[in-house]
Amino acid sequence: MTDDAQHTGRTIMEISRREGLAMLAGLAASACGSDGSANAAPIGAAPVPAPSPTPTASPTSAVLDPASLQSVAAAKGMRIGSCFAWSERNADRGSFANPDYARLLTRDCGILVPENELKWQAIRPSATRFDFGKFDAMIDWADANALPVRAHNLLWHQPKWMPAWAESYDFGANPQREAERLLAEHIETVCKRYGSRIRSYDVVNEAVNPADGALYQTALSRALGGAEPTLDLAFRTARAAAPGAQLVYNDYMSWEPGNANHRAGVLKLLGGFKKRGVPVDALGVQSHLVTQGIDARATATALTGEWRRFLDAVTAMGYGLVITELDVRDNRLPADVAVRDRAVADFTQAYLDVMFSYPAVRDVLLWGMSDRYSWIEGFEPRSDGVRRRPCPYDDAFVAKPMRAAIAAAVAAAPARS
Ligand code: 9MR
Repeated sequence: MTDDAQHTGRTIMEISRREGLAMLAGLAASACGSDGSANAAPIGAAPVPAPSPTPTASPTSAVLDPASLQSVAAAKGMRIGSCFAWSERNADRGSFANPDYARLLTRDCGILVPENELKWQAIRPSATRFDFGKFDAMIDWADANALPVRAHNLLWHQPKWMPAWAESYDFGANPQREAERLLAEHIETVCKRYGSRIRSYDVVNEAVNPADGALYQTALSRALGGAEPTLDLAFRTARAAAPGAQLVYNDYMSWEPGNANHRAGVLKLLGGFKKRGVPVDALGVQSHLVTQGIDARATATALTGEWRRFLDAVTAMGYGLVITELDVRDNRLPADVAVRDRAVADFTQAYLDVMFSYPAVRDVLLWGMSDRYSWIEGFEPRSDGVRRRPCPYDDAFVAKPMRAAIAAAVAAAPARS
């Protein structure tokens, strides 16, 4: 196995006991029919569709699969997961503290990622202090439920996402050495603390300015001698501190119009990593999708060509692909819930059909399972005032057509070897 394959793909040895059981349950249940309800079936009772010999588009009328999303994914050698959050007891914030949401996570997910709790702003209150209290509680809960956790992120390379203290930090008489020390210390502290409990890291997040494709600068990168050496050091330190983990560059360049400079900047960055021998295993394709109109399939088809050229270029360089933050902003759609949900589901399914035709895609993480906790409502509310519906489950944790669309796309995906 090549070094890249080792870090981007999972061997059979890495498939967890939970997934193995789900897979067996799925196979055992494959003879059963579906009752058409997304909520009715017991956990793990997965009707596994017959493998399709050629990668075709998934069925338009999405099969409402009663099985857990993860058991459908496991049967294809894939994982479905979600971000989750920490909250005070009884607070309602996308946390395992809400038993209804916890049930959803443990039922449908085969991998989790902290939404915010591992960012510098969360764990690094000052240059000399780390605080892992919230994330420790989250990973302990995930471990207790046999759910693997991937990490987000070791460096969000933009001034506004670094802690305020880091942007005004005094790097002293030898700024380069102090910046290197500070960054390496951060990454080593996280990686060594969690060891083999974390097998995949978003090492660098969103370093490319979408306006012109150039790399951002932060106080840290200026002190260290530039953005490139900063990002290189982040990945090299992560490889040394977590030698068995998949190392990901994560960004939101997407397939919608207006993203060409962003995509070009990401390709340039990935090409530079290769030239300099920087250990990056995969591109994290965040997948914060934005619908383009009511005819979701036609608008998706119009976007596919250029998007494929981008993915072809990424994979031709030898990078893996991870879908790290999937959700959908329901733009240019009417307020009517049924119409909106249908278009969101169709757009998601068309997108996943393209993504799943790349065998490198094995892990798909949603940026939240329920509309109730999605960041999008606060970030960009709809101009007509109706609530956004970006996730596979609604505010009351009832499955929406998007969930069935994800299940159908996974069911139609070629099995990963
Ligand atoms: O969903 C996250 C939101 O709660 C935070 O306020 C925000 C800033 O930390 O980050 C959001 O998550 C982002 C992720 O970390 C990186 N990609 C874009 C996500 C949505 O903005």
